[in-house]
Amino acid sequence: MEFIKVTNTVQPYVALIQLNRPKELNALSVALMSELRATLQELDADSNVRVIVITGNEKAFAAGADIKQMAGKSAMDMYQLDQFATWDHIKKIKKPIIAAVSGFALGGGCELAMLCDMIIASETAIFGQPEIKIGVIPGAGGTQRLTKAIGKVKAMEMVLTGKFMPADEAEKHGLINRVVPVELYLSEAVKLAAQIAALSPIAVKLAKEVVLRSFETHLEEGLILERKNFYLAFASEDQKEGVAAFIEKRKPNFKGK
Ligand code: CO8
Repeated sequence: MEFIKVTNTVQPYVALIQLNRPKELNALSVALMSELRATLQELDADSNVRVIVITGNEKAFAAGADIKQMAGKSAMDMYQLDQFATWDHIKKIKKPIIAAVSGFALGGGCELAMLCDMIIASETAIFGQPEIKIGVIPGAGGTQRLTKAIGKVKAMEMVLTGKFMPADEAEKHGLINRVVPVELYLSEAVKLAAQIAALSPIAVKLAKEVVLRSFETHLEEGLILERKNFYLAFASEDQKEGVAAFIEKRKPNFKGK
């Protein structure tokens, strides 16, 4: 891997992916996104991994799509490149993904953070969809996920003016889980990942699927899937172990079966 660094077990069952184009503020080139997709798919299939953390560095989570790479491209070039297919694959990852964000999370960077399931941010984190300033609009879900997270008027202002939103405001408006001091953002994200990784990986995946479905369906259909996944959890050994451990007043030992 050239543009990302992967640590398979930063904690038991927790993998860490670091975006690694520091000079370009982790601009999301096609090659970087392709490495990220391939790695996420590998980790999704690895039984030694239950939760994935994606981070950048202190200065930037990611400053957006690689603008230099997009320069000079026609609509047909962009259409045929079909770079968003990569994003569609990432959306299908079944294990939880936590974004650990410090510094810039702009354009595609903000969209990548929002594609993750949770966001832990440092107090220096800055979120934004500044595409409008270069004459384009968000293309990887920004208009939809930002609006769902922070509401129409705030999203509209950010998307139409390119205005940035600092971490404390992002927390206030429900874009992120929490803000921590800059020296703690990664450890806090890994801690949250480890907490989830200690639970039944089957139940965690079933739950993630249903929460995500709530964005794409109406209530009745979401409730039907929730019920199905609830019943499905009873087919796992982890469910038997979890219930037995509760009754026997001991810690459960979940195996992902
Ligand atoms: N693409 C390519 N290079 C970038 C990008 C970027 N998005 N952002 C920063 N860089 C490069 C700079 O060109 C500079 O390179 P060099 O040293 O060779 O000149 C280097 O990174 C450092 O950047 P700055 O000197 O500009 O650093 P500052 O601290 O002065 O400014 C900013 C930081 C404010 C983040 C500034 O760099 C900036 O405004 N960047 C662009 C932000 C932006 O507009 N992002 C949206 C891009 S469009 C987009 O994301 C579309 C999303 C849909 C597609 C998603 C598919 C992946």
